[in-house]
Amino acid sequence: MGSPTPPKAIITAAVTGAIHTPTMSPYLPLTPEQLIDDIMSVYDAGGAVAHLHVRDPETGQPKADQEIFREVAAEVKRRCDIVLCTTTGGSLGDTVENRAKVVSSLEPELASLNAGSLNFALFHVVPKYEGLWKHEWEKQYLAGTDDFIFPNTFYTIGEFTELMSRYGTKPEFEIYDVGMINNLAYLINSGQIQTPVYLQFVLGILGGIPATVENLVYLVQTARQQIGDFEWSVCAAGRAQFAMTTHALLMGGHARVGLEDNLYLEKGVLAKSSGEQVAKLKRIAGELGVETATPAEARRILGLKG
Ligand code: KMH
Ligand code: ZN
Repeated sequence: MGSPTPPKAIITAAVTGAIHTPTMSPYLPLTPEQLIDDIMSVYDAGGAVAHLHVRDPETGQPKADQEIFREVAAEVKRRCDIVLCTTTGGSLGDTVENRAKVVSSLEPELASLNAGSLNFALFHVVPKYEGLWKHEWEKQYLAGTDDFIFPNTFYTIGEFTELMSRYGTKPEFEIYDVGMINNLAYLINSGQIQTPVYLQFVLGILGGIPATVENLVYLVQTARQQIGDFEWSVCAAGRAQFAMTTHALLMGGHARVGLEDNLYLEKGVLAKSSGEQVAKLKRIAGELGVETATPAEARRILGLKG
């Protein structure tokens, strides 16, 4: 008897997010064309999923504009079969209503669903860019968040879940700290969330759990105890990105890279695209003997509508 086929790892790339700003990297995609190019770089490098936020093309400011979401999604779908995971996290200070709109307007196969509230702070990065800001809004946006709460109450999570189930959208639950696993376990046990769930552990955000191997193991073990069977992936902010995603691959998990989480390819070297980071992680996976999933395989693993 041969040994069972090892599961394939899904590589996701989050191409722009709502945290990094134009001053921080000339390679951060801002316009619809740049977003499409960056997603294609992910696909060409072997990524199976692209996580998508959109921005105002003039200023680069994060903005949940449904027309831009539609434009980017339509062109990407025309060019390739990569899975699109649209954000419902939105941008700092965005309303829950606005964050939710993309689900009904795009009916995506996968969308982020943030599993709890947290203090999501970026003011600690502001001093590094003092005197360099390209746009007035950037400093305001980041430094103005010192009293900012990213609201994802039980009621909000329930509403997002109901909305996604109406449109056949699979939630990707973003877990920023261990208590959020408890939130999901409660919602699963009370019948409000269907299993199996897909978890994205987000490590190293100021306001969330630090990016350490011990914490990653703790999160996965806690989820096993509380939830049972699930698919999981890891992403980590800044320089922890490749250490945490490599560990995820070794633990049998999936992994997310991309310029939303980290602007660098290695110390002091900006990544020119999210695809460069995908290519690096794919090389690491190859060295470790971990096979990576195609978009079609990712759809099967996650049970997406396609
Ligand atoms: N926009 C951030 C506050 C998501 O995409 O769902 C969190 C975020 C998560 O980016
Ligand atoms: Zn995001």
